Amino acid sequence: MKFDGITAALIIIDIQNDFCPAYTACSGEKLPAGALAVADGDKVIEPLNRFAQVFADKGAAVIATADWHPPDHVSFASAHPEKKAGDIVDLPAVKGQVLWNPHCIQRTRGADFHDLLNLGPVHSILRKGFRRDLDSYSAFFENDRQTPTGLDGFLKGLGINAVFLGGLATDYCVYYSALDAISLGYKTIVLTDAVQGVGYPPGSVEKALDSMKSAGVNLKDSGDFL
Ligand code: VGL
Ligand code: ZN
Repeated sequence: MKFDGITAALIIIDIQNDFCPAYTACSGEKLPAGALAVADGDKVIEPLNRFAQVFADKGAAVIATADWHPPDHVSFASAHPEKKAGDIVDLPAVKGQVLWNPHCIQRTRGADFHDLLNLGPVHSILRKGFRRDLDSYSAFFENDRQTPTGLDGFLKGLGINAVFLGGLATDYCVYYSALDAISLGYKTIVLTDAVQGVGYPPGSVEKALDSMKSAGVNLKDSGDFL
């Protein structure tokens, strides 16, 4: 989408079943709450669908990311003897990695996009966290903070210099993506009505919002642009 002097992309972060509460799919099938269900995680879908359609109608790029882990992924507590979900460990490449319940395992229902997310306007899909020994919160860099996902090159190739971000979770994937976007030189807008947080460790959502603001991220309601 073109605003004065900027060419923007919308990046929809990790709207996958494992990050969402229980719901009934379009087919009538009842899906259980996801392995890492974010409270009200599905509330972000409606504003994101609306925003994505506006972008697509203008021929602008809409990118959806997906957490896509192998079954024995290093971020799973089950991959570490004597550890439990919520523990924080230092790995060779990543200090302070939070251990999670297994989630978004490749080719499982939990890794599928939420059925109510409209993928029609989505131009491309970026999967991350697919290497067994490396987690990835940010859409731009894996958790070693060095390995690129390729998104920066992709966006720059499209002449994009601004990104709108929404999705899950405010204090993890959205947060790291927003900080990386700023450091890579993008004008960065986080859509406050289109994000929800995990809230672990306690206070992490407030901390993430504060750090994003100080880093120069614009926190805006999606309605301000529609
Ligand atoms: C996420 C925890 C673990 C996220 C991904 O999408 O925010 N959080 N993996
Ligand atoms: Zn993950």
